[in-house]
Amino acid sequence: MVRSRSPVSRLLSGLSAADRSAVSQALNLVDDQRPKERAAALELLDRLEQRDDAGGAVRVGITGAPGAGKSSLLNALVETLREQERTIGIIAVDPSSQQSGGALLGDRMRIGFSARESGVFLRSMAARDRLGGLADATYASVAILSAVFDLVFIETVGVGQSECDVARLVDSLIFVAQPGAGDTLQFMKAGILELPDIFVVNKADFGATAERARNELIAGLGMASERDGEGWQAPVILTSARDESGIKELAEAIDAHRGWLETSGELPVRRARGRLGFVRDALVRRYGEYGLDHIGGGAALEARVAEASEYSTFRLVHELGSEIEEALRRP
Ligand SMILES: Nc1nc2c(ncn2[C@@H]2O[C@H](COP(=O)(O)OP(=O)(O)OP(=O)(O)O)[C@@H](O)[C@H]2O)c(=O)[nH]1
Ligand SMILES: [Mg+2]
Repeated sequence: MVRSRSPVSRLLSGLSAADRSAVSQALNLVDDQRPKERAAALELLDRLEQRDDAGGAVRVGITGAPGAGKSSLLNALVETLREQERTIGIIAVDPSSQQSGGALLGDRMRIGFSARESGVFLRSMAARDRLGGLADATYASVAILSAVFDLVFIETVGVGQSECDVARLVDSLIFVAQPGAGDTLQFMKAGILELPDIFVVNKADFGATAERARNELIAGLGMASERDGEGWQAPVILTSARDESGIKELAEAIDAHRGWLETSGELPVRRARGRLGFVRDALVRRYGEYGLDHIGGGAALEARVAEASEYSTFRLVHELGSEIEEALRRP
C-alpha cells in the first residue's frame, strides 16, 4: 500500500519537526500561483487545518501607526519569550508593496535578533493583494507558522481597515499607540475601539505625554466597556521598547488573554468567526456582493462554511469561487 510519500506529506513531517527549511518551502508554496503548486498548497493547508485541534499556537496581531514602535516592541517581546523557552514565528506585513516577490523589509523592521536563532522565524510579506485585501498568502502563512511555533505574531501598519483584516486571523489583537501623535483619538473616531484586546502606549520614556495618551485611551475605553458589559477588559499597558519597561507586563497580558479565550469558550467562536469573515471577504473582493448572491448570499454562505469543517478556509475560498464563476457564466 505504501507508496513513496507525496511532497506534501514530506513537508508536513518537516513542519512537525520544526525544520526551518520546511517552513520556508511551505511559505513559498502557498505564495505560488502555478496550478500544480496551487493544488499542493491547498492539500497542505487542508491537512494543517485538520491537525489544528487543541487551538494550537497563540496568534497575536500587532498593529498601529507607522513608527509607533511595533517592531521594536516585538523585538523586546521575543527576548522575553525566548527566556521562557517559547518559540516564535513572525510575519511582518510590508505596507509598501503589492503582491509578493522581493519586498523584504528586514532592515526597515529594525528587528535585531539573529535570524539564525533557532527558536525564532521571521518572514516579511506583501501587504495587499491586487484587490486591496490582506494578501491570501498572509492567512495561509499564519496557518503554517501556527503548526510550528508556540506563538505567531503578525505586524501590520494602519489604523482602520487593516485592524479588521488582521483581527480575523489572530486570537489576540494588540494596538500600539505612541504619545502625542493623536493615534488614540484617530482610533476612537474610526469606531474600532472594541477590536483590540490589548492596548499599548509605547515610548513611555517620553514621560508626561505618554501618561496623557494612556489616560485618554482609558477614558475612551471606559465609555466603550459600559456598552460591553461582562467579558474581557482590554488592559492599557505603558511600555518602552527603549528602556524595556512594561514588556513583561505585555507578555503576561498576551497569556492572560489566551487563558480567557480558552476558559470562556471564546477561542473556537472567534476562530469560526474569523474563518467566515475571511471566506466572505475573499469572495466579495473577487466577485462582489453580486457574485455572492449567485451562491445564495450571506446566510447561505454562513451555513456552507459551518458545514464544510473538513475543508480548510483556503480550500473553501477556492471551491466557492469556482462555483460562483460557473454560476456567473450561466446564461
Ligand atoms: N524613545 C523611544 N523610541 C522608540 C521606542 N520604540 C521604538 N522607538 C523608535 O521609534 C522608531 C520606530 O520604531 P519601529 O519599531 O520601527 O516602529 P514600527 O511601528 O515598527 O514602524 P513601521 O514598521 O515603520 O510602521 C525607531 O526609531 C525606534 O527606535 C521607545 O519605546 N521609545
Ligand atoms: Mg515595523
